[in-house]
Formats: sequence, structure tokens, C-alpha cells
Amino acid sequence: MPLRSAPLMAFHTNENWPSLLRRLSLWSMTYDLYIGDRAFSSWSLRGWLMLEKFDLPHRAHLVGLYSGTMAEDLAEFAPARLVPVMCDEAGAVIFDSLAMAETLAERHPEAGLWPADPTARAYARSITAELHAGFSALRGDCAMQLFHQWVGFEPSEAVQADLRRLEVLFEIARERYGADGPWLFGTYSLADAFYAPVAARIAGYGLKVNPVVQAYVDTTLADPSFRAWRAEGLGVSYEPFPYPQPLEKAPWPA
Ligand SMILES: N[C@@H](CCC(=O)N[C@@H](CS)C(=O)NCC(=O)O)C(=O)O
Repeated sequence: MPLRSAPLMAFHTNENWPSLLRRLSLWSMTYDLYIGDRAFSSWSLRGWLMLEKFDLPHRAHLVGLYSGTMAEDLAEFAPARLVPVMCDEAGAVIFDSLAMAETLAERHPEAGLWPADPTARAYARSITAELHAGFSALRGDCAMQLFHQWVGFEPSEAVQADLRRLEVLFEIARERYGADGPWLFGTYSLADAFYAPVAARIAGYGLKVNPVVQAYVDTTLADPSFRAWRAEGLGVSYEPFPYPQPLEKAPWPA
């Protein structure tokens, strides 16, 4: 059988060889992901989930976010200076989580990183971008930590406004697009990778949210990938504890 006919039936029949080889090399590519401390680095969690949840081959490397070696550890990837940083075997360095998401979605269309339906996909992109650029009160006041729940945390009005906004966004996603499963768009999408740290902040600070958001928090906390990430994060101890609160601690709620 001529080489050109059989194995290529699965690909677009009019695809030229250079394009096909490029796609094949992307399929077999292993990404190197540089991350911060798992228990605290919300952006790193996103970066890792967007590879892990879609079975995209990767190796994670820990960067010294709190030990003071971060600049040195990332020096070879300049101008990258924050985590996560994702590198491919062809030399591309992608150093922003939204850029990573779009790069992976473009390279791995078969993996379904964004929802398949165009309207759902547009909404998924919108809420992901809104999180990336906003929710500053929630992010600023409730730094992600996966160790315990702070007891009696009093959210500011600005944090409460962020939570009410989250409820609106999530209700629409779940009602309109979420019929096929427990995630924002039913099955897991990049939006869920982005909102996982938000779920962790709600859990870690015992924030009050409506049932739709609470169900989503529970789904995230029960996710095996999230649990595996957290378990690795808890293997490191911190003295002093980053982002302390003058509050008692209760067990992590999951
Ligand atoms: N826009 C970046 C933000 C990355 C970011 O702020 N990462 C934090 C870790 S959670 C960081 O590297 N902080 C170290 C610092 O600010 O020096 C992204 O989306 O990846």
C-alpha cells in the first residue's frame, strides 16, 4: 500500500506533507512546564491543569518562588520572569497562562480544550479572559493556599462583589451550556483550568457563595488531578507560612 494512502486517512486528505509532519510532531511533543509552589501558585495550577486534564505530555519543574531563586531559575527563558512558563521542544517559550491556553488549543484541536459549540466557546473565552484580567479583590485579599480553611474570614465589599459576579457568570455557563457534566461547560474545558484556583480560594477562606458556585467548588476539590496537585503541594512545609491571617485554622473542606 502506498505510504500516502492508509495512515493518512485520519487526517485531512488535502493536507500537505510539511503541515502533516508539523502536526505529528506537535502530537508527540512533551512540554516542559516551570511552576511555583503547588500549595500557593494559582497561576501555576492553571498551567498544569491545562496540560494534565487534556493528557498533553508534560514534565513539571519547580521554580524557587519562595526560596529566592526564581530569577535565576528562569534566566534562560528571558523575557519570561513569572510562573508558569511553558517550553516546547522546538524552542518556543510561552510565559502567560492565557497565551499558553490559546497556544495549546490551536496546536491540539483534537483535544477539545475549548467547548466545541461556537457560542459556548465564545462565552468560555469571555469568562476566562475576564478572570485573567479581573477579580482583583478576590485575588488580592484571598491568596490561594491549599493547606487549611481560615475560620471567620470577613470578605470586604469588593471581594463580595467579585463573588456575586462569579455567581452570575457561573449560573449562565451551567444553565446554558453545562448539561453534559458538572464542569462550567459540562465537560472539562480551559475555563475550568482557569477557575480551579478561584474554587480553591473560596474553599480556603470559607467564602459564602450560592449553590451553583458551591457545587462547582465541590467538583473542583474532588477532581483527582486537583487532589494530586494539592497532595504534592502539602509535602512542603513553610516557616513562616506565606500570606498569614490572624485567624484560626480548620481542616481543608474536602
Ligand atoms: N499573567 C501571568 C501571571 C503570572 C504570575 O503572576 N505568577 C506569579 C505566581 S502565582 C508569580 O510568578 N509571582 C512572582 C512575582 O510576582 O515575583 C500568567 O497568566 O501566567
